[in-house]
Amino acid sequence: PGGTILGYPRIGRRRELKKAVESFWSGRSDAVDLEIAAGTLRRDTVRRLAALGLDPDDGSVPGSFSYYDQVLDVVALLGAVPARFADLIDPDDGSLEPEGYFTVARGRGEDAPLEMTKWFDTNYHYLVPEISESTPISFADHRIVREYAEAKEAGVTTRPVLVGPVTFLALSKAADDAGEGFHPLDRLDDVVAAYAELLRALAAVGAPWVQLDEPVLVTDTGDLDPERLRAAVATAYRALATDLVPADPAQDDADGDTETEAERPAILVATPFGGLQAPGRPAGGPDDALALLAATDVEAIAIDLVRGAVPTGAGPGGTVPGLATKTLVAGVVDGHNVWRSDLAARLEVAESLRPLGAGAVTVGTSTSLLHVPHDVDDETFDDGPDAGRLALDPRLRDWLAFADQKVGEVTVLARAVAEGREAVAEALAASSAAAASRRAATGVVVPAVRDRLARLSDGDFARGAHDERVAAQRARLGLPALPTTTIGSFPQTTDIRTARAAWAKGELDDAAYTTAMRAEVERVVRLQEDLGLDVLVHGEPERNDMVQYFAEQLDGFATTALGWVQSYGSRCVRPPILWGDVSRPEAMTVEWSQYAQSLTDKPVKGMLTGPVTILAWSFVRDDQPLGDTANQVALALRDEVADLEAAGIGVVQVDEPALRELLPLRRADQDDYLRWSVGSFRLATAGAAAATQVHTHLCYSEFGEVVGAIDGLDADVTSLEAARSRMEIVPELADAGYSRGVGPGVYDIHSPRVPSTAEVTELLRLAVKSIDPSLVWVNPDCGLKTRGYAEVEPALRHLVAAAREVRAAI
Ligand code: THG
Ligand code: ZN
Repeated sequence: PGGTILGYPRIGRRRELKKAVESFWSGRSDAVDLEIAAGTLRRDTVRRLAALGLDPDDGSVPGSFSYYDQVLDVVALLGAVPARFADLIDPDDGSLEPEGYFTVARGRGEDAPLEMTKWFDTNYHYLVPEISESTPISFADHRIVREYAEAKEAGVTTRPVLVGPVTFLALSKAADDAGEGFHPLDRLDDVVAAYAELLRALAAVGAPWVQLDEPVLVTDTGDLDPERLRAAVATAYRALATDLVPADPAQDDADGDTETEAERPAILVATPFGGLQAPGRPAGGPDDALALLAATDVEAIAIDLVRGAVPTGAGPGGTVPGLATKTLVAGVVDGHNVWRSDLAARLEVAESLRPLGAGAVTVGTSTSLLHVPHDVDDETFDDGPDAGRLALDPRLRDWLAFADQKVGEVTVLARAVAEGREAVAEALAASSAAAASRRAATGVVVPAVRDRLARLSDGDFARGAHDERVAAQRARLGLPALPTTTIGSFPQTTDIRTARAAWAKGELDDAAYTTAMRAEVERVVRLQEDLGLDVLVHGEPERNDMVQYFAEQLDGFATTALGWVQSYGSRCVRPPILWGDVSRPEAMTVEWSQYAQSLTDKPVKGMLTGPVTILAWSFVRDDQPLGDTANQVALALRDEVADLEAAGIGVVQVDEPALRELLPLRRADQDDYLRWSVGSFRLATAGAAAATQVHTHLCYSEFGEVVGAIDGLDADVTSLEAARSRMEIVPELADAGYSRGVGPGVYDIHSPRVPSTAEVTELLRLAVKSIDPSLVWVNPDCGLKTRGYAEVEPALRHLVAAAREVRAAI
């Protein structure tokens, strides 16, 4: 009743967990040290959440810790590891040892780790479970129960949070040893039986609530038959909610009765990342997942009212049948972005749920707060002349809400729902004033930027005819068949990192920094000439991150000092905050590319990050359509392309690795997304002259759904991740009639392995067999910045040798 959040960052305010885990991996500390550090972090977290206003006694505080990943946690809970890791399971109780848990995540020797992929529409990556008929599945790991007891001991009654059984299996893939036609959901009964055991164990220690996350219910784009998914929900929640005696969540657990009879805690099913009802579909229809959940015996449903619309009911008076006995948690505080809520407006959205006829309505976040940094108060705010590079514009302090501020918002709103808005009038007024100040602030709306956007016409989004471009580029660049190139970045050596860090701290002056970076650029250019590559790059030693580098230079963006967000495992990113209209005060990359070009007669490729990727890896403004923001970024990049051309650069690459990432979770929304995302790329690049060759790069495979969009980008050359899927994408592109240059990656840079010339030759032969060889480029899968020279040099040598071999044969 007091409001809740669906989860909280677990990496630690100062990345304590990252440090403890990486220290354990390196052997500098042992399992006991790790457990002590993690336990301290967990206790500090639940106590802080209580101090911030969540009720410490009724399960409002989520227990959402993980050592690495919440999907891997369910693998561990069930002991459901692939056969190659079977030896990591403790023979006595079926649980994974701490080392084993991390080994499944990170692999060992020839045993590949679980594959990693994006968690819904966030920038978080989870591990994909591999399930077959013979995967062991039981209630193997009791960590969740231990952590409940640990928090209780620390004075806080938590609500354990875990991925629900249906989402877990829907996101799993069939293991290699699975039979023909097997789907992980075939193991639903086994998984549900294990969850039932877990719920019994939680009831036995007195947990009043448990949260099961079922975000798969807000999507309709998976390859799963929707009928099958609905049946799975009904089966799972009959077994978990109907067949087990529930704890009475309203009962004070001090009187002891609940613990003895209850077979399970009350169940909250959370459905973040979108609406449970597809846009435009009738309420109560077969695809209405809210109606489906309301028909089960779970006690509460949390819905996302930031991404999803207010649902409608098909029962009498617009009610949802079954909801009268349930609590609805109105997810009105955005768990996925960093803006302070306009509380009065969010309160209205929460109250608009009343007609649905729920037994109770309370307030929550739309998603877990895993996706936002900890605390605005950790940042430094200063715009004076001496402000450090990481100080934020002081106006932002009032506009932002990170995780801790969002907990405060939830408690205010929950109080307003329970006691009326008068009880929190002051807080409502303050947040409305902050929202108004943000709307009116200088820089949020910049007339010159708006005017330029308003004047755009179709012609600004289109280059000239492709065959004319091909002729002009051939004449200018004079490249051989099967030209070789790299994706852009070269290994970031310790020297480079040290110089960049010293410069950021002010210990190295601009001139010395530039000299150090130029020396590195020269080294990389000489190396590429020696290797015999055809289109060179400058190697990007000056870039920390391909998005942050541009955000630091564009007006309209802010970058934080401590705004870390977990990306996967122990890895974090600091997403920039895009708060205002975007413009480019000065050229961002030209001096580096121009310097590299001055060193060689070979063409040097200018390197930019595309508008969609800049948005995907930033916190974006929520006050205008994303497509408008994308076009602002695109215009800044368009000017950069023009400056590169003017500096004599004849090849420009605009990377869009995240194009596939932002693809909406509902089919109905995909066309609109593809229209504006492709449009923004074209706006960024269409100013290029016919003789300027435009490249793009896409990663993270699974291109099938975006083949049409790849064509729509109208880039002259597109490089793609393809080595691991053995060129799968090439015939798909050929079938779609793709007629521009394509560089399917022939060197998997995600692995330290150096491919032999023979292996690369074989992949290239596969490529030229399925598409016109005159279109094929030869390049690695992705940038080289995470690799070392010891691997990169021989691998690129083999790549060039293979290109020459296949070139000679065509
Ligand atoms: N940049 C940004 N977002 C991304 C990626 C990126 N999201 C998707 C994908 N790439 C995620 N991959 C990574 C890979 C490595 C790291 C983070 C995300 C990483 N981080 C350092 C760490 O946690 O130690 C910190 C890096 C830093 O100091 O800035 O290694 O490429 N924006
Ligand atoms: Zn890539």
